[in-house]
Amino acid sequence: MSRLLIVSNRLPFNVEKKEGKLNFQPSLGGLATALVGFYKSRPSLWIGWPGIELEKVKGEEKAISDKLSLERCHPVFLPAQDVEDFYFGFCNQTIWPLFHYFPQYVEYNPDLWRAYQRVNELFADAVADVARKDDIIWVHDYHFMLLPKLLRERLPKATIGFFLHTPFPSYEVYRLLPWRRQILEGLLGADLVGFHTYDYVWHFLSSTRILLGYEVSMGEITAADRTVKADVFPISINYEHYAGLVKSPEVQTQVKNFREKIGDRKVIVSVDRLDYSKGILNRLQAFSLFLDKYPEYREKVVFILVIGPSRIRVEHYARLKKQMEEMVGMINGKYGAIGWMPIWYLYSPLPYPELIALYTMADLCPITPLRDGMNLVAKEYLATKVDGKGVLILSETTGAARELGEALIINPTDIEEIAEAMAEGLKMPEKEQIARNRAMQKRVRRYDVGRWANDFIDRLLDFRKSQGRVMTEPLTSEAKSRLVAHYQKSRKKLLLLDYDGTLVPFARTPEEAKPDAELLELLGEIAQDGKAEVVLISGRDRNTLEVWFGNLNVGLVAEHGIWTRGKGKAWKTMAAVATDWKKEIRHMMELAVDRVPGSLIEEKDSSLAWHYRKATPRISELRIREIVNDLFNLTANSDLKVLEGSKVVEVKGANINKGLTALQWISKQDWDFILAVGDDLTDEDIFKVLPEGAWSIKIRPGATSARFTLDSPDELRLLLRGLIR
Ligand code: GDG
Repeated sequence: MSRLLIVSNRLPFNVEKKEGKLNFQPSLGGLATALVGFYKSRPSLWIGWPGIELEKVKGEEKAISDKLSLERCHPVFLPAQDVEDFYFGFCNQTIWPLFHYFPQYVEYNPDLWRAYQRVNELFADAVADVARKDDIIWVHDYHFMLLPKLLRERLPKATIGFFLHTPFPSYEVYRLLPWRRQILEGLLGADLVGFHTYDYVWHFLSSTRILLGYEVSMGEITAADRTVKADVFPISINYEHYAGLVKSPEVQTQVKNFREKIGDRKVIVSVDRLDYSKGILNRLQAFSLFLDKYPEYREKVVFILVIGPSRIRVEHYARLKKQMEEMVGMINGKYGAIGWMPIWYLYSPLPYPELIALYTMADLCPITPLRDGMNLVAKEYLATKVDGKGVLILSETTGAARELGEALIINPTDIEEIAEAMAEGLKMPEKEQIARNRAMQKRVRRYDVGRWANDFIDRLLDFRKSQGRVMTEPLTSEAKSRLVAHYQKSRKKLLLLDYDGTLVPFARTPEEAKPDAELLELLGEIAQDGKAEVVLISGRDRNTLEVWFGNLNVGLVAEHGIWTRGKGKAWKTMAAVATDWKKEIRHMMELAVDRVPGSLIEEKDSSLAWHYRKATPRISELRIREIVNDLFNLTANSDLKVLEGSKVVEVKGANINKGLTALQWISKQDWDFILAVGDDLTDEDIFKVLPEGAWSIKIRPGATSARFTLDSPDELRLLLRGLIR
């Protein structure tokens, strides 16, 4: 069994030094708790920072490594300056606020960026040092977005997955980052990039398409030399572990202990790391409003606010702590009475038995983040509700809200709505509480963290297999000889050839790319061979093909398959094609022509194409990508398909593609020899339908389903000439 290498910022163990002695503590919460069972269940190694600055343990690195290796952990030591600039700096003052839609908090500091690059390099070296040939490398979170690419450079054949635990923000926010391209390129070093929700996947894909210009289809990105998959894996918790702890003596002792102090008051509990993304202030405001509007609850409820200390060295965290504490003081002062304090505020990491006891006792759990990748507290709360009683209030801007629709879903900026939800939750009949919770529990239990991790690894390995099936290689002279020999000894031969970019290089305008005499002669000669059938499968309109190739004894396919013409026969159309959509798309393309001087619209019977090869060079690629993205958005949920060719984007009905037409030709008879050649995404549809044993060639390198690549139309012509010699 291959080993799993988990790479994350923190190890599941934290190293501390007290009075000169090293102390190893399991890390609290988050990823470590979630994944620990999974990683112990298989051969694995966890690589991460041990949580202490290098200077403090200088000379003791080996002792720490040895001790951690017993737990299958491998530490990467960071000097204090890197902890400052990388972790507190770029990670938590640049990426974290930007990805949580707090652009006003973002530091754009090149020194911090350099630290981020440096630490990613350091980790890449550390992983490459310990990695073995068949290891699966799984990189976690926003600290290491450059790592997949750095690892790919060091270990070209490695299986690499990446999972982002934060949201991936919309393009309009992501684009603010000066290093936006490098980060995307970094992520694309992975084979599989995972996110919590579809929104995050879409945001990532649209940023990739716009900023890097890569083709994206069905969650698959065709990067420069490989394909990368982006997919959804909503993280979960170890459900049985939490549910099982409820009845444990430790937890029950705590419950008893707390109950004595709280009496029969209703209990509201919230649990967060100190973070401005978690919506703590709005929650407190809502609680204040609730006490104001529903005075009958005064002295009848307590709100236990558990805050885990976090990133306090960052200015915005320190400020939040101050504001939060002022607000707690203000609410307690305003509504409190002798013998009753409305908010019990705990600022320290709670031991698990206490945490679970609080979850168990909570009648209400308000989770109100302004943004949260997932939010595990919501799932933990549900898991501890063994009797089904209790009410979850959940912000619609958490990933968890996508799965937990039976919670009271609120908009975190709507203070009145949260206050009303608190009242509604406290009044909710038990039957309704149980019905809602049971539905959510079933879902969380079924898709627990083990399933999440297995799913990710399975999908990663599956995707690697499908990448492996289409191992493309340059057409070597040895392969060329085999191809020519196969052609020459065959009696029933089919050649499916794309035109633009395949038989002729691209020209500045579509009209300029007309066939030269040499090409016409070459095609004519092949077609003369009574045993070979040549079909030109093009996206061009039929009139152009007719004028250019009408005299040759070849089959013609126009507009990706809308029109076909057998050798010496008349043009036939697939079916009546609806074109009522053209008005809308033409309008958009006309705006594009205004914005990108030199670009032009080509109208065909069944499609509209926008060509930008001739666009003035000073028009940025970015503007073009944005227009292409607009076309994708406009046509989403319609029957239309947007096809990206080389410097052209074409909109047409979705049920037409070159592959379907190719199939018609392929099924005409039992061919001994089939060769298909093309250069862009539209030709991939042909490659995908070819029977086994067929020859397929993509012109220009790049990810493809074709078996071979050639560098240019000239090389293809040489090959074709070789066939008839
Ligand atoms: C990131 C994403 C995503 C908290 N205080 C104590 C304590 N905790 C534990 C909770 C929970 C974990 O910490 C917090 O997890 P969250 O999911 O709520 O939030 P983040 O730490 O921001 O995690 C988040 C997550 O990654 C996973 O992908 O869901 O969106 O931001 O497990 O129980 N645990 C203990 N005492 C505490 O005082 N024992």
